Amino acid sequence: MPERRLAPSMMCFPTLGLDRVLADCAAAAVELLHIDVMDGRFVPNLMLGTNYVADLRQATDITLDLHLMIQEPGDKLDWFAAGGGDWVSVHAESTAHLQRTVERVRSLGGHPRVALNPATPLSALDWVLDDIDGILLMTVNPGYAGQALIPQTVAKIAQLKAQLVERGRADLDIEVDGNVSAPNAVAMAAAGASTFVLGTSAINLVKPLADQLRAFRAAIADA
Ligand code: S6P
Ligand code: MG
Repeated sequence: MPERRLAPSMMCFPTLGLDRVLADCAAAAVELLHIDVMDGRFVPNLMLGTNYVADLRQATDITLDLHLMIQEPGDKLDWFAAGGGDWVSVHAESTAHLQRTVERVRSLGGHPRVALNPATPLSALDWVLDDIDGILLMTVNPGYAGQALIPQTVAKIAQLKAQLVERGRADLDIEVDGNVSAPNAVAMAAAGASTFVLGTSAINLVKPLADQLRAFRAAIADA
């Protein structure tokens, strides 16, 4: 069975009532909680900050998947106490010092990952591949939930997978983020994605969350 990890996007849930969301995520054995940190500069939106991350750490044992959409994230890792087993994605476009930043995540005990915007070439990964545990491919432009898939990003997933295989790094996780509906996720999984960020396209706030998460897992299990 190929590995398939679910990472519900926490910015898509109302902050009131989070205990119930966390209980449902645990009941459905989700592997990660995806946390979108936005600074209003790297992306034109402000989202989830330091207090939110600190509170979530207290409230759950599920691994945090920090998606840092902020300028020069290397200077701000301490603000989030990033480390201790967290997955930490930094955008290649957000820093002049990508290798230093991923190395710093590693030194803090986190799992460093590089995120790429849809238009950023895969070659941005070439000289950091040995320093990271995974890649987050944006399948929409970062900043907002509820956007439509940029269709060519599915071919980009396949191209990344082929390059990883060629370089003997098929072990690296490919995470996809943006309009990851179940039908899109089937195509993304077939292209090589193994971690799926679930936002408004995958989760409806009215139906029972744990049931939806289990159904999503079943839908992509054999893709
Ligand atoms: C977007 C952010 C994402 C969203 C997610 C929402 O900048 O990185 O993690 O929260 O894409 O999912 P959806 O299904 O609404 O696109
Ligand atoms: Mg995200």
